[in-house]
Amino acid sequence: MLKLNYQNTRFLISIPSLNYLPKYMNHIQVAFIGRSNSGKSSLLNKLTKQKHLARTSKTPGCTKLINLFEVMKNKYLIDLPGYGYARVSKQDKEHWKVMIIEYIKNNKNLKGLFLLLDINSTINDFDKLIIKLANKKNISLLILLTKADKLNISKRKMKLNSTKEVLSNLITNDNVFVEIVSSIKNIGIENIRQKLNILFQS
Ligand SMILES: Nc1nc2c(ncn2[C@@H]2O[C@H](COP(=O)(O)OP(=O)(O)O)[C@@H](O)[C@H]2O)c(=O)[nH]1
Ligand SMILES: [Mg+2]
Repeated sequence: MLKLNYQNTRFLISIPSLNYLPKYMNHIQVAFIGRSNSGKSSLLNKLTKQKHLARTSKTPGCTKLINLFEVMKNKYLIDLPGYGYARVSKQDKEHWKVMIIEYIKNNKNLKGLFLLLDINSTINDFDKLIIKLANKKNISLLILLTKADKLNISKRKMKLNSTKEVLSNLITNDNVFVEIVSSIKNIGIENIRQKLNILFQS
Protein backbone atom coordinates (compact mmCIF):
# COMPACT_ATOMS: atom_id res chain seq x y z
CA MET A 1 0.00 0.00 0.00
CA LEU A 2 1.05 3.54 -0.74
CA LYS A 3 2.58 5.16 2.32
CA LEU A 4 3.23 8.85 1.94
CA ASN A 5 5.60 10.94 3.95
CA TYR A 6 3.40 13.80 5.08
CA GLN A 7 6.36 15.57 6.59
CA ASN A 8 7.33 16.62 3.07
CA THR A 9 4.08 18.52 2.57
CA ARG A 10 4.71 22.05 1.43
CA PHE A 11 2.58 25.15 1.25
CA LEU A 12 1.83 26.16 -2.35
CA ILE A 13 -0.37 29.22 -2.41
CA SER A 14 -3.34 30.97 -0.80
CA ILE A 15 -6.24 31.88 -3.03
CA PRO A 16 -9.31 34.04 -2.34
CA SER A 17 -11.78 31.78 -4.11
CA LEU A 18 -11.90 28.34 -5.67
CA ASN A 19 -12.09 30.02 -9.08
CA TYR A 20 -8.37 30.63 -8.63
CA LEU A 21 -7.43 26.94 -8.24
CA PRO A 22 -4.29 26.59 -10.37
CA LYS A 23 -4.77 24.61 -13.59
CA TYR A 24 -1.93 22.25 -12.65
CA MET A 25 -3.97 21.02 -9.70
CA ASN A 26 -5.98 18.67 -11.89
CA HIS A 27 -5.03 15.70 -9.71
CA ILE A 28 -6.16 14.09 -6.49
CA GLN A 29 -7.35 16.59 -3.92
CA VAL A 30 -8.42 16.00 -0.35
CA ALA A 31 -10.10 18.95 1.31
CA PHE A 32 -10.40 19.90 4.97
CA ILE A 33 -13.47 21.78 5.97
CA GLY A 34 -15.05 22.87 9.22
CA ARG A 35 -16.28 25.78 11.22
CA SER A 36 -13.60 28.22 12.24
CA ASN A 37 -11.87 27.23 15.45
CA SER A 38 -12.68 23.55 14.84
CA GLY A 39 -8.97 22.72 14.93
CA LYS A 40 -8.23 22.49 11.21
CA SER A 41 -4.88 24.23 11.20
CA SER A 42 -3.72 22.33 14.28
CA LEU A 43 -4.66 19.04 12.65
CA LEU A 44 -2.88 19.88 9.39
CA ASN A 45 0.24 20.74 11.35
CA LYS A 46 0.02 17.54 13.37
CA LEU A 47 -0.58 15.34 10.31
CA THR A 48 2.42 16.81 8.54
CA LYS A 49 4.59 16.97 11.66
CA GLN A 50 5.22 20.64 10.93
CA LYS A 51 4.63 23.23 13.58
CA HIS A 52 3.85 26.15 11.30
CA LEU A 53 2.56 24.74 8.01
CA ALA A 54 -0.95 26.02 8.64
CA ARG A 55 -1.37 28.91 11.02
CA THR A 56 -3.25 28.14 14.20
CA SER A 57 -5.17 30.80 15.95
CA LYS A 58 -7.02 31.49 19.13
CA THR A 59 -9.09 34.08 17.29
CA PRO A 60 -11.87 32.47 15.27
CA GLY A 61 -12.21 33.56 11.69
CA CYS A 62 -8.61 34.29 10.85
CA THR A 63 -8.46 31.94 7.87
CA LYS A 64 -10.29 33.73 5.12
CA LEU A 65 -8.21 32.39 2.30
CA ILE A 66 -8.06 28.91 0.85
CA ASN A 67 -4.66 27.39 1.48
CA LEU A 68 -3.25 24.84 -0.94
CA PHE A 69 -0.62 22.28 0.02
CA GLU A 70 1.27 19.68 -1.95
CA VAL A 71 1.99 16.36 -0.23
CA MET A 72 3.96 15.22 -3.25
CA LYS A 73 3.64 15.66 -7.00
CA ASN A 74 -0.02 15.52 -8.04
CA LYS A 75 -1.35 15.00 -4.51
CA TYR A 76 -2.88 18.00 -2.84
CA LEU A 77 -4.45 19.03 0.42
CA ILE A 78 -6.87 21.94 0.48
CA ASP A 79 -7.62 23.93 3.61
CA LEU A 80 -10.98 25.54 3.02
CA PRO A 81 -11.84 28.66 5.03
CA GLY A 82 -13.82 28.11 8.19
CA TYR A 83 -17.48 28.80 7.74
CA GLY A 84 -19.80 30.34 10.26
CA TYR A 85 -17.53 32.78 12.04
CA ALA A 86 -19.19 35.78 13.57
CA ARG A 87 -17.19 38.76 12.41
CA VAL A 88 -17.98 38.32 8.75
CA SER A 89 -21.00 39.85 7.02
CA LYS A 90 -23.97 37.66 6.21
CA GLN A 91 -23.30 38.22 2.54
CA ASP A 92 -19.71 36.99 2.84
CA LYS A 93 -20.84 33.92 4.77
CA GLU A 94 -23.32 33.04 2.05
CA HIS A 95 -20.63 33.58 -0.57
CA TRP A 96 -18.31 31.07 1.12
CA LYS A 97 -21.08 28.55 1.50
CA VAL A 98 -22.07 28.74 -2.15
CA MET A 99 -18.44 28.45 -3.19
CA ILE A 100 -17.88 25.38 -1.04
CA ILE A 101 -21.02 23.71 -2.37
CA GLU A 102 -20.03 24.45 -5.98
CA TYR A 103 -16.58 23.02 -5.35
CA ILE A 104 -17.95 19.78 -3.90
CA LYS A 105 -20.46 19.50 -6.72
CA ASN A 106 -18.16 20.23 -9.62
CA ASN A 107 -14.60 19.21 -8.83
CA LYS A 108 -13.98 15.71 -10.09
CA ASN A 109 -10.51 15.68 -8.53
CA LEU A 110 -11.96 15.93 -5.05
CA LYS A 111 -11.56 12.38 -3.75
CA GLY A 112 -11.97 12.97 -0.06
CA LEU A 113 -13.54 15.48 2.24
CA PHE A 114 -12.58 15.71 5.89
CA LEU A 115 -15.22 17.52 7.88
CA LEU A 116 -14.00 18.71 11.26
CA LEU A 117 -16.43 19.15 14.11
CA ASP A 118 -15.42 20.19 17.59
CA ILE A 119 -16.43 17.21 19.73
CA ASN A 120 -18.39 19.59 21.96
CA SER A 121 -20.41 21.07 19.10
CA THR A 122 -23.48 19.72 17.34
CA ILE A 123 -23.94 19.11 13.65
CA ASN A 124 -25.66 22.14 12.09
CA ASP A 125 -27.70 22.50 8.91
CA PHE A 126 -24.76 23.47 6.76
CA ASP A 127 -22.74 20.48 8.03
CA LYS A 128 -25.69 18.30 7.08
CA LEU A 129 -25.87 19.83 3.63
CA ILE A 130 -22.18 19.11 3.04
CA ILE A 131 -22.54 15.55 4.33
CA LYS A 132 -25.50 14.84 2.05
CA LEU A 133 -23.84 16.41 -0.96
CA ALA A 134 -20.54 14.56 -0.54
CA ASN A 135 -22.44 11.34 -0.03
CA LYS A 136 -24.51 11.91 -3.15
CA LYS A 137 -21.35 12.59 -5.16
CA ASN A 138 -19.75 9.49 -3.60
CA ILE A 139 -16.84 11.52 -2.29
CA SER A 140 -15.23 9.71 0.60
CA LEU A 141 -16.26 11.61 3.69
CA LEU A 142 -14.44 11.48 6.98
CA ILE A 143 -16.04 13.25 9.90
CA LEU A 144 -13.49 14.14 12.51
CA LEU A 145 -14.64 14.89 16.03
CA THR A 146 -11.80 17.17 17.08
CA LYS A 147 -10.36 18.15 20.47
CA ALA A 148 -11.35 14.75 21.89
CA ASP A 149 -8.98 15.41 24.80
CA LYS A 150 -11.70 17.71 26.19
CA LEU A 151 -13.92 14.71 27.02
CA ASN A 152 -13.31 11.55 29.00
CA ILE A 153 -13.32 8.23 27.20
CA SER A 154 -16.93 7.30 27.91
CA LYS A 155 -18.20 10.72 26.81
CA ARG A 156 -16.12 10.42 23.63
CA LYS A 157 -17.79 7.12 22.85
CA MET A 158 -21.23 8.58 23.50
CA LYS A 159 -20.52 11.45 21.12
CA LEU A 160 -19.16 9.06 18.50
CA ASN A 161 -22.31 6.95 18.67
CA SER A 162 -24.71 9.88 18.62
CA THR A 163 -22.88 11.32 15.60
CA LYS A 164 -23.14 7.99 13.81
CA GLU A 165 -26.84 7.96 14.53
CA VAL A 166 -27.35 11.45 13.08
CA LEU A 167 -25.40 10.33 10.02
CA SER A 168 -27.44 7.22 9.47
CA ASN A 169 -30.42 9.48 8.79
CA LEU A 170 -28.54 11.58 6.25
CA ILE A 171 -26.56 9.21 4.09
CA THR A 172 -27.46 6.68 1.46
CA ASN A 173 -24.11 4.98 0.86
CA ASP A 174 -21.49 3.92 3.38
CA ASN A 175 -18.55 5.93 2.10
CA VAL A 176 -18.67 7.90 5.35
CA PHE A 177 -16.55 7.38 8.44
CA VAL A 178 -16.36 9.05 11.82
CA GLU A 179 -13.17 9.30 13.86
CA ILE A 180 -12.25 10.89 17.14
CA VAL A 181 -9.12 13.01 17.04
CA SER A 182 -6.99 15.23 19.18
CA SER A 183 -4.05 17.14 17.81
CA ILE A 184 -2.89 17.95 21.31
CA LYS A 185 -3.00 14.39 22.65
CA ASN A 186 -2.15 12.73 19.33
CA ILE A 187 -5.37 10.73 19.21
CA GLY A 188 -6.47 9.28 15.85
CA ILE A 189 -3.73 11.02 13.87
CA GLU A 190 -2.17 7.86 12.43
CA ASN A 191 -5.63 6.67 11.33
CA ILE A 192 -6.08 9.87 9.36
CA ARG A 193 -2.71 9.43 7.66
CA GLN A 194 -3.75 5.92 6.64
CA LYS A 195 -7.04 7.22 5.32
CA LEU A 196 -5.15 9.81 3.28
CA ASN A 197 -2.84 7.09 1.95
CA ILE A 198 -5.86 5.17 0.67
CA LEU A 199 -7.41 8.24 -0.93
CA PHE A 200 -4.18 9.31 -2.59
CA GLN A 201 -3.70 5.81 -3.96
CA SER A 202 -7.03 5.87 -5.83
N1 LIG B 1 -7.98 20.96 23.56
C1 LIG B 1 -7.65 21.03 22.27
N2 LIG B 1 -7.59 22.23 21.65
C2 LIG B 1 -7.26 22.26 20.35
C3 LIG B 1 -6.99 21.08 19.59
N3 LIG B 1 -6.74 21.44 18.32
C4 LIG B 1 -6.82 22.79 18.28
N4 LIG B 1 -7.14 23.30 19.49
C5 LIG B 1 -7.28 24.73 19.83
O1 LIG B 1 -8.43 25.27 19.19
C6 LIG B 1 -8.17 26.61 18.72
C7 LIG B 1 -8.40 26.68 17.23
O2 LIG B 1 -7.47 25.85 16.56
P1 LIG B 1 -7.09 26.04 15.03
O3 LIG B 1 -6.26 24.88 14.65
O4 LIG B 1 -6.53 27.40 14.77
O5 LIG B 1 -8.55 25.94 14.36
P2 LIG B 1 -9.06 26.36 12.89
O6 LIG B 1 -9.67 27.72 13.03
O7 LIG B 1 -10.11 25.34 12.55
O8 LIG B 1 -7.89 26.31 11.97
C8 LIG B 1 -6.74 26.92 19.14
O9 LIG B 1 -6.79 27.64 20.34
C9 LIG B 1 -6.10 25.54 19.33
O10 LIG B 1 -5.06 25.56 20.27
C10 LIG B 1 -7.05 19.81 20.29
O11 LIG B 1 -6.83 18.72 19.73
N5 LIG B 1 -7.39 19.86 21.61
MG1 LIG C 1 -7.18 27.67 10.57
